[in-house]
Amino acid sequence: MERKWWQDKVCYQIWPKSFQDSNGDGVGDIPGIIARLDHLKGLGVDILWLSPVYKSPLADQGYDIADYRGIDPRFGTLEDMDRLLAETKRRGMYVIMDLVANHCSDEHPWFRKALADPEGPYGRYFYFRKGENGAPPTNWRGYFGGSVWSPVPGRKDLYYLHLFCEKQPDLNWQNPAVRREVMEMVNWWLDRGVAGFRIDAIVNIGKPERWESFAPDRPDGLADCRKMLADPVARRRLHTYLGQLRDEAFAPHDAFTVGEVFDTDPAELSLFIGREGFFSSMFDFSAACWGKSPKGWYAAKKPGPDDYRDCAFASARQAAGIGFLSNIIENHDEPRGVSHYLPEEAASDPRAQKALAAVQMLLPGLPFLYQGQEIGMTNTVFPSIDGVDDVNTRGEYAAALAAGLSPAEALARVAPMSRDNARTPVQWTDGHAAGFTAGTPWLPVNPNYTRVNVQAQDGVAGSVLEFYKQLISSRKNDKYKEALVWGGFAPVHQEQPGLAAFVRDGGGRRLLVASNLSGGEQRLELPGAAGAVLLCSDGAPALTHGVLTLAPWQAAVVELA
Ligand code: TEU
Repeated sequence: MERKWWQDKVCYQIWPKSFQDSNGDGVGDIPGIIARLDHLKGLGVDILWLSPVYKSPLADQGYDIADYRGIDPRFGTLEDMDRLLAETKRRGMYVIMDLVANHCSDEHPWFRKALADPEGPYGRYFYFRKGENGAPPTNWRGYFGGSVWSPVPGRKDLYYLHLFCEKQPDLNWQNPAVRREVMEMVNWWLDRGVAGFRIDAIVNIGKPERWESFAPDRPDGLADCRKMLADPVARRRLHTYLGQLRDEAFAPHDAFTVGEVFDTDPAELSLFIGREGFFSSMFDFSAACWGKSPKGWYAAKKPGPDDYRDCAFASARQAAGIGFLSNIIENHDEPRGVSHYLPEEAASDPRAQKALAAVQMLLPGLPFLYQGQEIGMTNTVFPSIDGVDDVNTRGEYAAALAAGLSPAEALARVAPMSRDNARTPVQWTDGHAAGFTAGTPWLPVNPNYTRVNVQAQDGVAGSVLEFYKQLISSRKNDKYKEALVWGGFAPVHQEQPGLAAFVRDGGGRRLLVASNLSGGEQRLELPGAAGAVLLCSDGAPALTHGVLTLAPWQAAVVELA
């Protein structure tokens, strides 16, 4: 596989609204990020992905962009952004931005002009369609619930398409003028010094030729809009547009790009992340998708550690020899990984958090941390639906009520999946608002901040934070890099419940990564003669007669002789 500059890097997602506030308005901002760069450098991360900071009404927390070349005043200014680029460069770090181009905001001038004249040139930037007999053109349900069609004010029987919320009208990628706008904008940011992009909801840009209703799949009479993504014409269009982005923007800048790609056929993997792939990498969502139900979040099953292991291992095998997947246990759309994948009684246990970390960080591919993951932040508490900010959670709550659940049951079922879990402010200290802001945080801080915070863990031996630092530095250590970054991957005793173990080999070294993801002892016969124990999450593992014994929730990396 061809070597690229980003392959030995470790990435970190910043969700700016909740990272660090610098001016006391309760909302995180770019100067706040700059103030915390030394924490990130100390952790060992290289590439920072910034969720959207563009000008936006924040109807979907910035994933609704009103000006692609402007910074929202809540987050700072373009000068702040330039300063962030300079400050990261000085520290040998990189910044990638979020490319949100399946849709823009209904407050973007393009859409304003389109509404004023749907038949005019800006009308062709979006999808306007006539309804049928007073009903919308199709029965597609959007990602956040409800119809994907909203009526055009003042126009009888005319609708516009939005796969996400009604304030996020879909851009019409079939229009070459739209593609030109996106290419120019992407090049503008790359020329300014960003290293690349995380590419949002991108599989949705290819739309089918024929727009048809599907058989309803929920009591609301609608059908999941994702059904159209499998259409061969939609897929072909997607590939054409992504090829254009690669050739006219990403490749000339040697950018690092990571796609938010759901629903790929394994056969498409090389098209997306192979040698000439559209992107450098794409997220592995296989574990995140596990247990999700077409009925909605209320019917989702909670995965366990073995489900996480099996998904991650299957993806690693699929990508072997093709490219680098990006590995996550959480992001701004998902629950906190420790709450989601560990059994309830272990979610707050630092030992279990470290054991999960060892697996994610040392798998083949690129490790992505999400803010707060490095200190073991957990899901938050939901006293009532009124306190929920996330548009997605409110849609799923409505679906649960419609399915006949009581309000209390509906809240209890959707809360573990809520996007607010990962969006509470980062816990820096045990002081006012966890050190996130001098004011009132826009979303309440997780009440566990007095115990779980950066200050309590930084430099403290055995802490989750210090273990993440060790994992990252082993991946970067010249001695182990060949094995851990570019090396092979072989699962070990995958059939053993509660054990996640694998061998990484390369550069003449073989490293066994073994995590006990259970509350009982695990014994494992070493796949080779024992060498040295490189890393251990807690205490020292017992290594006798070729058998490794791991204490409950203990993880170890052992070099095999
Ligand atoms: O997410 C795309 C997407 O598919 C999500 O809607 C996902 O299904 C859902 O959030 C799971 O809870 C991206 C962004 O990551 C998300 O934050 C945005 O809301 C969305 O695009 C629209 O831009």
